[in-house]
Amino acid sequence: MKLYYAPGACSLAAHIALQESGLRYQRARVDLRDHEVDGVDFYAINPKGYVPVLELDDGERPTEAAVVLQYIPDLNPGTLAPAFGTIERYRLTG
Ligand SMILES: N[C@@H](CCC(=O)N[C@@H](CS)C(=O)NCC(=O)O)C(=O)O
Repeated sequence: MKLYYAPGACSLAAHIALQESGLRYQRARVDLRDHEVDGVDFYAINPKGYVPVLELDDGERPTEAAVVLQYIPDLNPGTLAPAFGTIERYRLTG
């Protein structure tokens, strides 16, 4: 997995979740002023032009913090967050 992030941006929450998960991941720092990442047009990565983007190993790229922040815990259900479908999960997010 690779997290596209920017310092001081809302990608920080995904960054923390990944770090806390103990999962292996890469990071790509996005320049939000020029919308570039590693010399590449960031709009080619995310047409919406914003972070966070979580690039999965199969190339899929979920965006939106609310989605990414559920995807990461669901890789190891019941660890970072209560398992999906349990009332504890809805207490956490609601
Ligand atoms: N709806 C998105 C909003 C993400 C967002 O606004 N990200 C900001 C940083 S906090 C961004 O990348 N802005 C750059 C831009 O819009 O060009 C989400 O919740 O993930």
